[in-house]
Amino acid sequence: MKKYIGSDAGIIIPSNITTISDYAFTSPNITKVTITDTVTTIGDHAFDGCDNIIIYCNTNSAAHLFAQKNAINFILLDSVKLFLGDANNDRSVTAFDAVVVLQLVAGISSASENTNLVCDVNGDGNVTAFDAVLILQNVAGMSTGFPIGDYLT
Ligand SMILES: [Ca+2]
Ligand SMILES: [Ca+2]
Repeated sequence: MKKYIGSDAGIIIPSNITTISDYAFTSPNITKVTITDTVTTIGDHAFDGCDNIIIYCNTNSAAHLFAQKNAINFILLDSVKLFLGDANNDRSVTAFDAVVVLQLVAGISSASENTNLVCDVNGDGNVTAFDAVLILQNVAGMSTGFPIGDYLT
């Protein structure tokens, strides 16, 4: 990849990319870039100007080593904890997550791989409207945590 010309804040590098060139990303709007293990070469100045960027990558990938070498913030995808109650997987628990749970319960949307795990906040094995209530109570500060904790490791 020689140069990114889009304006998105979050970017996922396509899996057919193996090289990211110098100065490929320069927009200060970019806050999140996901780099898979297929990328093995990253130019030293690939993210110059992206002052608020966080690199999402796997442990010991080229992207991970690059982030460490260049003092860029990174999050290791392979060690990310699942946030209990974070139904839409944006790493925070909000009222919208309760809506997502209710949509699941109503059959309006379907569950993905981890959804049932993170939505079943009381750990009874089922995703129900009660889980949504618990999420709302948590968001409203009425409870300090979920019955089975805040994270799934
Ligand atoms: Ca969320
Ligand atoms: Ca439940």
